Amino acid sequence: MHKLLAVVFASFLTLAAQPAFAHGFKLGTIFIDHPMIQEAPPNARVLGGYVTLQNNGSEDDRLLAIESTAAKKVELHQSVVTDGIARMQPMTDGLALPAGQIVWLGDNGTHAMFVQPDRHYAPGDEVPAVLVFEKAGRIEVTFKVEARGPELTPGHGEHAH
Ligand SMILES: [Cu+2]
Repeated sequence: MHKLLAVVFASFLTLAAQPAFAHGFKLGTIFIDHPMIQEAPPNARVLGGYVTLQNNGSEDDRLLAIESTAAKKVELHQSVVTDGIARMQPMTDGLALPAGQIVWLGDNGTHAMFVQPDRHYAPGDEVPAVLVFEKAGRIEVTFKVEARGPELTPGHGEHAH
């Protein structure tokens, strides 16, 4: 094989070998794994965002807020089903991150709601955001947009606004 081609091919293999979930950020003792947004219909006024947060520290922390220049605002929500209807309520205290634990924003109907995104985001797009923690501070991350698969994120079905 031509030498240059071999190098290109080798680097392609390296890229291809990276698992899709290799997308993480670190802030102090907090590890932020795989922030993602589920693709929404073209005219959707909201996008649902999810992220795994691992608190490797010895102190409890808390995700207070998410900010994004790509949306009018971002709210932390929890979907609660009452009488068969899912409704969302703001998580006014944020998301607790106990020391030594892994918490998924996505569990129990929790999610980040990106309200009025500035455009349509397709799978593969990246949405910039800032995570704000009570103790660890702020960090810039990107939420990767993924196609809405047949296996919907647990706890996050269609919800009423
Ligand atoms: Cu919501």
